[in-house]
Parts: sequence; C-alpha cells; structure tokens
Amino acid sequence: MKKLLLSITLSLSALFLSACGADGAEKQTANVEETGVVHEVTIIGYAGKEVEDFRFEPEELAVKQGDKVRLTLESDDEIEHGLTIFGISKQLKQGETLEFIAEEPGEHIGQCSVFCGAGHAVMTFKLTVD
Ligand SMILES: [Cu+2]
Repeated sequence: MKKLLLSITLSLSALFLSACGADGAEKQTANVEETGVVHEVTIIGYAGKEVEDFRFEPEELAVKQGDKVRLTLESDDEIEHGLTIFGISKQLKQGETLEFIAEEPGEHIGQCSVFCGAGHAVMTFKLTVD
C-alpha cells in the first residue's frame, strides 16, 4: 500500500512536471480579471512515525479564477517542510507567506519540497482553480 501510494504520488508529480513545460511561462502572464475574493489559508505540515501520517492540512483548496490566494506554511513540529505547487510554479518555504492571483484553471498538485522523512513523497496538496 505504501509503495502504491508513493508510486501514485511520484507519477502525479512527474505528470504535472511535464505538463508545465514550455508553455508554462506564457500561462503565468495571462491576464485574469481579479474577483476581489481572498483565500487566506495556513497550511500545516505534519510529519509522523508512519508514512501514512505525513500530510498537509488542509490537503486541498478550491478557488475561482481571479481569486487572490494567500498561503502560509507552518509545521506542527521541529521538522521543516516546503511546498511547491506544480503547473503554476509557486514555491512556499516554511514560515513564509506566498500571495498570488489564481490564473490558470485546473487542478494544480503541490508536493513537499524539503525532504522531511519517510513520508515526504506522500505530502501533497491540491489547488483547484475553477
Ligand atoms: Cu517533505
């Protein structure tokens, strides 16, 4: 089960990495009308003894295109995490706040970007932009 989950996570990561290739920069500059809605969310990274315990909370966030997203990343322990959201090329370091306008519709998978232990690869986050 652990290997399957890890395999799925890695496959998803590879898929989204390849999907944000050559035209990624072009998508970043798309003009999107801002809605004025702000989603301010603190994401907590949890490490654990078992692979299954590793996670971000919340694990997903759904917004509308043009909404402002303000994400802060924290940890529940001494272990450092990071979050990279593929497809929209957003990186968040622990203790930092990242603010951006959600421009590109779709499901954008995020992945912990700092190796934090056995369950590092299963720490995913999904940003859905409708
Ligand atoms: Cu990690």
